[in-house]
Amino acid sequence: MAVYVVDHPLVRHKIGILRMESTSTSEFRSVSNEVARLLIYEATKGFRTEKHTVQGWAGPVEIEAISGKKVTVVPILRAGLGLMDGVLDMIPGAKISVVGLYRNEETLEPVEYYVKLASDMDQRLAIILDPMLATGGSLIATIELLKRHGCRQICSLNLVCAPEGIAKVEAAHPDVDIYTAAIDDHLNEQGYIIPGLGDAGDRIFGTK
Ligand code: U5P
Repeated sequence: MAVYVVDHPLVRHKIGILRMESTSTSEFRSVSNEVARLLIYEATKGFRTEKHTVQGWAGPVEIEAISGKKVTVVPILRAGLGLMDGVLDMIPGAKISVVGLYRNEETLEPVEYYVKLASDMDQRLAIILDPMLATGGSLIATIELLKRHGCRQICSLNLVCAPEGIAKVEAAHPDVDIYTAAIDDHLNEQGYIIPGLGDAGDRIFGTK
């Protein structure tokens, strides 16, 4: 498995905005999607293209088009929805496979409550979306669910990761790559990433 920390001035700047307590809900939402666009740009770097000749304004011209890549984005409800628009801006043809998990606040274990996947998961690259990779419980549960449905190519986009969560995912699913904007210091006793962004779902949806 590989963890790609997308190290770019725009990403570092935008993550700084997300870390500020004073950032409003609407700004948090739009900046999260901006970072998602930059992460998906990296995550799709290995896509293959095919040359075609088309009619251009000055005659025939050779262009490149992405060849044979079927994608499904997999937002983990509800915080993962906060990255979805940014990713779909770049891959508008992707199917959306929704996975609803909530975290039992006592055990910190993820509980499945809603799943609706694309029909041909075995033929698609699944890009899991969750702003935070904390204990890794939600991501591992989602990866296992996708693999049960035949998925063979899976990666994850996370704004911020905890080293503990990365280690857990790496041990359980070494075939899954992670694209992130930051690896933070540690998890606190409540399973929150420090320094982190706080509760990403609450910040995206304006709840408390
Ligand atoms: N979560 C946060 N902020 C944190 C830690 C966790 O919002 O600092 C939430 C995210 O919404 C994410 C879930 O969906 O918990 C991931 O937790 P885990 O299963 O990786 O522990």
